Amino acid sequence: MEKLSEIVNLIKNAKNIALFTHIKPDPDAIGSVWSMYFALKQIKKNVNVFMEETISDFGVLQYENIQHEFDKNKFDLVIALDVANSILLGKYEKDFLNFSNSICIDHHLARQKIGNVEFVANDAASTTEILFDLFNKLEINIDIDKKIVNCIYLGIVGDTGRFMYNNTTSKTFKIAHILTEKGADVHKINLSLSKKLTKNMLKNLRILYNNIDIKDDILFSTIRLKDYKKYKCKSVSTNELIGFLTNVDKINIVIVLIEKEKNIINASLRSSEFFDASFIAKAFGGGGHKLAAGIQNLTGSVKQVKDKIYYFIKENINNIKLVK
Ligand SMILES: [Mn+2]
Repeated sequence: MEKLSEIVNLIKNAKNIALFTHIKPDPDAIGSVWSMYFALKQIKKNVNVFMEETISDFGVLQYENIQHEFDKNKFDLVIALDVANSILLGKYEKDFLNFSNSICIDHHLARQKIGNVEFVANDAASTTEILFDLFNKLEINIDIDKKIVNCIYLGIVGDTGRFMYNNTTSKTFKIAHILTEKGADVHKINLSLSKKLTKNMLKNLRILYNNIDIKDDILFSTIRLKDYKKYKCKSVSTNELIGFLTNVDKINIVIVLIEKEKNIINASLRSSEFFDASFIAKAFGGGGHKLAAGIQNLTGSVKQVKDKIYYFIKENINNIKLVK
């Protein structure tokens, strides 16, 4: 890996290093930026992490020393980790792009070149998987810093959906094996990735489960305005809830209808692999992807909207079903 040695040299020659990751940081973003932070500290670099927002530290570390204002005169190298597109740098986009000595380390397939020197490994399950190799080359001793071990592990389990997605390779397991031997807090990190339901979300889910209406292979559910009053809860984003209704045996399309105002309905759609939810959404002025789509501001009562969508699906099933 020629390029990785180039990155090793750039890091070795730098003294003051700024680290960036993408906005709405996921476990791999958090894991990348903080494993790199502690690794660079170990080889006596002055290092600062720049983040607009910190959503969660996923139970592996207490944030230390997050910077918010970037001063280009204080650094001689900037590194972006797990960033596929410059927009994802948020408010630091221009700071990063205008800095000439820059590195980007990433594993996304569809991406834009943003660093002067880039190391992109599409076959890496996570950015932290790449960092595992980089730290080796930098002769970082991860045995003496469990925070590094945990952060690398966090990125791997985050981006592989706990080793379930098809980006999981034998190398992923090999690295996970080594990290586990070195004392990674496997159980704690797995727990931290479990979706935490708020009481409000739970109440919304109760409404959705109560209102399930299955027609053939289509599962509908609804939340009406009066339901919020009855169950004493507030609305939440349907995206947070609809996943709890998918994965039902013999159901191919899931549609959640939310009454936004009287006779104004929003719909969220999910489909199984061989059905095109976006075909349905587009017909009603919405949009989205094949497996996940949405429609805003449908007019009519919940029942009217449900019937309209149901009959549309029945009439157009040949276009919606992808495998005939
Ligand atoms: Mn990633």
